[in-house]
Amino acid sequence: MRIITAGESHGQGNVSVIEGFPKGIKIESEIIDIELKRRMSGFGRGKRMAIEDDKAEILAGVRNKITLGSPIAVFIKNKDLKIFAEQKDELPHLVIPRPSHADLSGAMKYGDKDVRNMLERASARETAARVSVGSICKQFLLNFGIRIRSYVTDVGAISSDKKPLDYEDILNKTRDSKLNCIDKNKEKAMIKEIENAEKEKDAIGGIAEIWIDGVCPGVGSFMHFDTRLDAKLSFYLMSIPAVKGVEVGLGFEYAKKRGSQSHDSIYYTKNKESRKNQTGFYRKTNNSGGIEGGISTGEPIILRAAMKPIATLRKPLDSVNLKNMAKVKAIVERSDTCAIVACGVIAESMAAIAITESFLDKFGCDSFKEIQCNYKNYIKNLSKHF
Ligand code: EPS
Repeated sequence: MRIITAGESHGQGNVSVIEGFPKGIKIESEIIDIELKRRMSGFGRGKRMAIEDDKAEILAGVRNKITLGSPIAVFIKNKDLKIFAEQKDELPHLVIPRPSHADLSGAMKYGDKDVRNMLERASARETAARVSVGSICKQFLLNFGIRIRSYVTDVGAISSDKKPLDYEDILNKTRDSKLNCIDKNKEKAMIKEIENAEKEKDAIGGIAEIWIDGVCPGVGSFMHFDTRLDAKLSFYLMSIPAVKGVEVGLGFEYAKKRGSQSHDSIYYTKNKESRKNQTGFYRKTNNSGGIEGGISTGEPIILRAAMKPIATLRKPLDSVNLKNMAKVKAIVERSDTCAIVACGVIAESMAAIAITESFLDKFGCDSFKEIQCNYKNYIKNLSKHF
């Protein structure tokens, strides 16, 4: 599977093309729209989200809600349209880069002092396209019992160490949450923290945890560095704008613990009733985050993504005018105060894309029937042997 997205933050909209997606999968644009709405939500989002009403228009690759096996094209229209492909726009040149954004690195790389030409593409607006692709992948994965959901564990220095019991627990506890949080008490403090950052014209980051439930053992591979499932998931999550850290399972905590305290012991049950994950193997802990040797173990896959504060500050930092190199304050663009809820939804989408690719590597990729047949055979053999 290959994915390409195109679109500028204030252009006509975002297009995504998925090549190599299997034939025969039911895809509904209404389900994509629900995910797009989730991406726009969350306490701390900025004014752009009040302007947009992201909706997916499937342009190609689907007939009567069923994929054709041909490239799928999805379009999300921008309401805040300011730049055009041919018509000259009214926007002035922007020559003062924002620290921590792509403005200056892009200006140097592409030899262009108008940083608008950088920020239009570098903007996190592009993640709407990724979420549309992620939703298509999620709809595919659901056929095999695979579900993906995130929740927020940290906003700035406010941290919740409450752990969900299981996937359902995340769904239940986040249902009415403004911050997609499972910890009601800590959520209040997190909201206060965002309000304070907003008052102080500042921005604040956070951490989202992502659960991938229902992946059978055997997805991913240790045979090559780029087929390792943890490596692939980390790469895809790290590609999200502003994500600066990714953990798998215990992640950085592993380094502080002894092996005896951190590795997940293996148990086996002959009891067919209590079997899960298609085999008799089970663990009492899941510190590995559901991946060992670059391969899924059958336990839930657990990832964490840390997002830095958004680069645009209404109380700007020092910068340099690229026209005359004078010391100035950075430009102030409209922005979010905290976008960690959106970041979690985008991380779910990137995880869905990564899992779909690895799943198709294992089970084939032409048609749903073929994949289903391969999957069923594999699971049957797995249960027979273990
Ligand atoms: C975003 C759209 C952008 C920003 C934000 C996310 O819209 P605008 O720049 O018009 O306000 O709100 O983008 C950034 C954080 C960024 O750094 O570019 C979106 O659709 O998610």
